[in-house]
Amino acid sequence: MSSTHKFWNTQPVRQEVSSAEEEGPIKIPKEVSKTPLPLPPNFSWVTLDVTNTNDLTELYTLLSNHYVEDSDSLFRFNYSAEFLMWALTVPGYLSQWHLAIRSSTGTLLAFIAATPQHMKIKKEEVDIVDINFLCVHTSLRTKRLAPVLIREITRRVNLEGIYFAAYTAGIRIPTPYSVAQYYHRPLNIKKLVETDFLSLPDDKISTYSKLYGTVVVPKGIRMRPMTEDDVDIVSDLLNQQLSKYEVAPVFSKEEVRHFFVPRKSIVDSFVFLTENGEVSDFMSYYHLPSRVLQGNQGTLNAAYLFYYACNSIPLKDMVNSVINYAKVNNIDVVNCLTIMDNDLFIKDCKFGPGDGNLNFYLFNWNLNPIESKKVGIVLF
Ligand code: MYA
Repeated sequence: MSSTHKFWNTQPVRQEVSSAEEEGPIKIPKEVSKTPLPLPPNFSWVTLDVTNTNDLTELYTLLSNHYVEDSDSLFRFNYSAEFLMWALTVPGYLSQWHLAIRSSTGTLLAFIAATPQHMKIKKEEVDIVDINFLCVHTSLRTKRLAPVLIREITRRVNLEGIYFAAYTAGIRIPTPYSVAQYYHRPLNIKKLVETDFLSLPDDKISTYSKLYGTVVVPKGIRMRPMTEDDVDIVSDLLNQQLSKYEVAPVFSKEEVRHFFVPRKSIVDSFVFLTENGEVSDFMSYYHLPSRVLQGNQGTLNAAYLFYYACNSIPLKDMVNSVINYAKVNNIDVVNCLTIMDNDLFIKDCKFGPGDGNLNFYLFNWNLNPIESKKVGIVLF
């Protein structure tokens, strides 16, 4: 089935009907305009300085009121301000890639971000950007502002000599190279039922609480939070693990320090030790609470499995150890996708299928579809 996409059909992305084209770059622009795209009257482009509390708070407020919701509008992602600062100030970030639109009265109306990343796509290594946090204020939806944001961020990224991007989205547009399914490991059954994340008859709650309340962590597993001192070994382990997948980042040590040294309520990372006390394995998750939109408007504390490197400890034992840590630390549900080696633990670690899918995209790079277990990239 092919449908018409007024914007996406004009862009250098794989089109639904394209078939035997060569994999790789689609079109490198000969010239890049030095002038920002025009905006409707009373709107202006602004660059947010996310290290400045006022700008960061404005961005937090826009996203917490207008960003991604589930299909039933029960929950909305509620990235904390500290999380946003962390996610946007990666090594090599450029503040002109934290692009927003303001009205003449000063209201923040829209946002899109690009962050640099070194990526392996099959056998090639390329400098790309990750695109994330695309958001248009609900009062301005369906007015074709998203294509303007995408074109302007493309121009700004192209100006730095970068022509490719990775992004993920719940919606299907031309054309994902892979699609993964969300899985959920319930921890706090009572809360998940109260917020309608899970629907269960009353008489099943205690049975489910018992079933999901126990996390079997094998004896003898030695795990501790990662520290700065682990950056070198974690970089090696992680890049080795990621080299298995078809699309995956290649992390510098600086990036490993930024992304994985634990930050309270943002990212938790663990190293696993051999009997000799050497670091052999690694696992991390990030914190992404959702605002509950119905009823008492509370918060669902969700952890999302992030990157890992598995060598000597069975993956399911590592995941259970991490789930146990999350449980003790007030996480209500742990989420993951059917990417990387996750199908090796999903069932054993009591993850259940969700109803959401995530589509994986590349901009300006033609890649034939791959199975989600070959995908090694996690975007927030
Ligand atoms: S994914 C998260 C996206 N954000 C949300 O879901 C938050 C809530 N929703 C909104 O804020 C709005 O609904 C958005 C669309 C802003 C999403 N990705 O302005 P419109 C296309 C790409 O009238 P609105 C994330 O952040 C749509 O198919 N395109 O629509 C990654 C249509 O085009 P076409 C999307 O609803 C973002 C056109 O926009 C998306 O008011 C990656 C309609 O525009 C989407 N999620 O606003 C962006 N949703 O007619 C691409 C709709 O052709 C980056 N559309 O079907 C590409 C790489 C750029 C850099 C390249 C560098 C080299």
